[in-house]
Amino acid sequence: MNTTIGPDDCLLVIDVQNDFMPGGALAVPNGDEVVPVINRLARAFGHVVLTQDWHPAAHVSFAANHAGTQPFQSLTLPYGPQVLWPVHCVQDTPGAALHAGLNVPHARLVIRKGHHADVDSYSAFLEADRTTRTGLAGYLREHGVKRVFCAGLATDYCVAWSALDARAAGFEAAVIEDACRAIDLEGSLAKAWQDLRAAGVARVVSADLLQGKG
Ligand code: VGL
Ligand code: ZN
Repeated sequence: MNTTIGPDDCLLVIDVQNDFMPGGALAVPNGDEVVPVINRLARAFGHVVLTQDWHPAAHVSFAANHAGTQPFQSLTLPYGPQVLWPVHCVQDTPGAALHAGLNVPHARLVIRKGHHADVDSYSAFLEADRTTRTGLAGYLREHGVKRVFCAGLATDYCVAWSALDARAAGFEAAVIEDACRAIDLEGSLAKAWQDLRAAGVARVVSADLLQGKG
């Protein structure tokens, strides 16, 4: 794909939140390493949208809310299979806050997702029931965005699902590999890259987008 960033491009910064950082409730290995990369990238984009995983304490994705289960096991819910997670990103807690080092003052929209107690939402576009929309596609279209560049955490869950749904919503999409880190549960990272490639999502690195920029 053409990697010159212009006015029709948006950087989508996914879930750069304390609970996904080393030491956090659902730590992504080396998750903090994405912060400086994202800060550099963001300066090249006129459009930047942030997301926050934003769960009620009673959320269906928490193992603690299903007797006899453990984090990282899978359960079948009415909308399909669901990985059960440690309690994370509970609304308005310090763990749900954006990483303090994130420096993206020109981002105007923050999408909070996973707020319905009975439905998860890895994707910034569409909840796990695959029907409830977040409104992000409409926002991007109203601003004339044609291409969505995805960064953040975690590559194999919220980043991958968001990039796939950006494609499905009619945008061109890319994942910026070095601006993401993965959880990698039972081959989930390899599967995510396979699914992304099959869907026509480009795989790029930040240096491709920053050529000639300070
Ligand atoms: C995420 C698992 C649960 C993510 C969010 O941001 O990738 N993963 N909730
Ligand atoms: Zn979550």
